[in-house]
Amino acid sequence: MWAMPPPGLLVLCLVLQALLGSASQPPNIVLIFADDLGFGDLASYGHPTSTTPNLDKMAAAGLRFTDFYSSSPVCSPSRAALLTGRYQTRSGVYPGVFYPGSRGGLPLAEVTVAEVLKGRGYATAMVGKWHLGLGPNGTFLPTHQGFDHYLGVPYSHDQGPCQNLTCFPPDTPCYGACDQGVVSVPLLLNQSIIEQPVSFPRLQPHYNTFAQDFITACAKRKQPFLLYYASHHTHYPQFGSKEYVGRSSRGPFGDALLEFDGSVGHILQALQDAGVGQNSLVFFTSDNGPETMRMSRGGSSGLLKCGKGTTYEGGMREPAVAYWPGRIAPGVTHELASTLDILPTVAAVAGAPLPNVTLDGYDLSPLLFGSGKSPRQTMFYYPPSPSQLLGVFAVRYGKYKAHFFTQGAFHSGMTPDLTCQGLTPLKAHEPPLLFDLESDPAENYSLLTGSVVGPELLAVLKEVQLQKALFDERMDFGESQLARGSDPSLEPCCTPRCSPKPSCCSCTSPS
Ligand code: CSN
Ligand code: MG
Repeated sequence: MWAMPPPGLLVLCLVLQALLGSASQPPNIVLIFADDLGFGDLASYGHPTSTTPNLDKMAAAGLRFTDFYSSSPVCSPSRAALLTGRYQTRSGVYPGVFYPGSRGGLPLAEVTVAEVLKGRGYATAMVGKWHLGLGPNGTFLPTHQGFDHYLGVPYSHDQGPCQNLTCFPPDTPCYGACDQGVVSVPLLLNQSIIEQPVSFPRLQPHYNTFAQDFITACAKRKQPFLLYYASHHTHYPQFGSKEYVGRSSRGPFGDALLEFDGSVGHILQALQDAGVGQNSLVFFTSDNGPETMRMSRGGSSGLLKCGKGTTYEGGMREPAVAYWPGRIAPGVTHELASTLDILPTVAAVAGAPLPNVTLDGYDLSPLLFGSGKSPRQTMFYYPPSPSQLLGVFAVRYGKYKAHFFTQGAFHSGMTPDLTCQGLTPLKAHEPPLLFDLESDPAENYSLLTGSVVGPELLAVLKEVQLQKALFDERMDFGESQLARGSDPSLEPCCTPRCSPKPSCCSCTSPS
């Protein structure tokens, strides 16, 4: 009888364990999230004058999605869904978006993708725009939601008096109006304000260094990692550091986009340099459609209808790329997919158990690795202010999309299409507007306007009505976090209890 295995067997076991261990080392995950970047903004998605060489390289070498959706046409809800795999209605991140003094935030009971991966031994870091609340004493910051490290601005950079900040060239006010009567925009490291107001022209290089240092440190100690890079680019107001301003042929928007693309290149290079490029899944997409009210300083949804704030395609359909050299074959997919699917997909790829909650996402790994199709057959479109009374505004079912309600949005103004603009009121459609997005991606020609409707379309109509009814019935609305309102005393201030707030909240960085 063996009390211990013989030495030869022990060595064999150790060798096998080492081999299997290295083979089953879960991949690093990098999530890159652009802000207010539209379906038509990248060169690889058809924009004639954008310069996006790094994103285009990812698109060419990775799996590029043509039918990828965010969960909301505005920011905070879209981010909540990305991080939890659940619709914003469940987590309570509605209506609209968080403000600097918001009492609420993404509830701590929600399980984020960072928490899922931490359970599997990942190091986790976030850089950039959080926009899921601060709350009293920074209760809702990323460091309380599964991220070991955080560097960034905790909300939109127009949610402060941004024209007092200088953009490039030095001493030039940033273009346009931002929120007045609130604290100037802070830069946080974990939970501490390290700069207020943040210097826009120095922000992106700071982010790049932080991301690179995190990647290098994790690779060095052979720990798998999650990096969530939520860019402020290309949200209004556009800004850029010295080497990017004036460098694009698309004006300030193009410059900001070029700087964002530069960061993507920086991250890809850092993965290469750290020797983990072959064991890293990089996923890129955007939070919501373009803010066309900013005219040429906002983005473009290309041939899609309307943009930010609307449930037309331009509001929620986004460019998206899954990139993993050697594991994901280059290609283009027309399969349906969503930011809601990121958490289940990443959990599968990392071998992490799913949280024991109702998820709205699907595991896309068969699609990514070429062994199957997307499990997603439907997409449901909520407006910025969802209600239980109306339920979802639109349903995508296969190639069809039915609008039960439509409404314009101020964010989507200033284009010749008046249906997009903010003054276009809420309208119920019975029967719904029905579009074939394969033959009519621009949602121009409703199929039900003719006098005769054939049996095939009647069947589609019945199915989308059923899908809406089932989805609405099964949706549990969480308590609204935005309805908790704001308290100016909660606005982040680098000199606590100073007076008069907000103007006293100003501390320049030593660096
Ligand atoms: S968002 O943009 O945060 O990218 O959605 O900066 O909907 O009231 C949206 N809003 C400020 C914004 C306000 C933003 C709103
Ligand atoms: Mg946004």
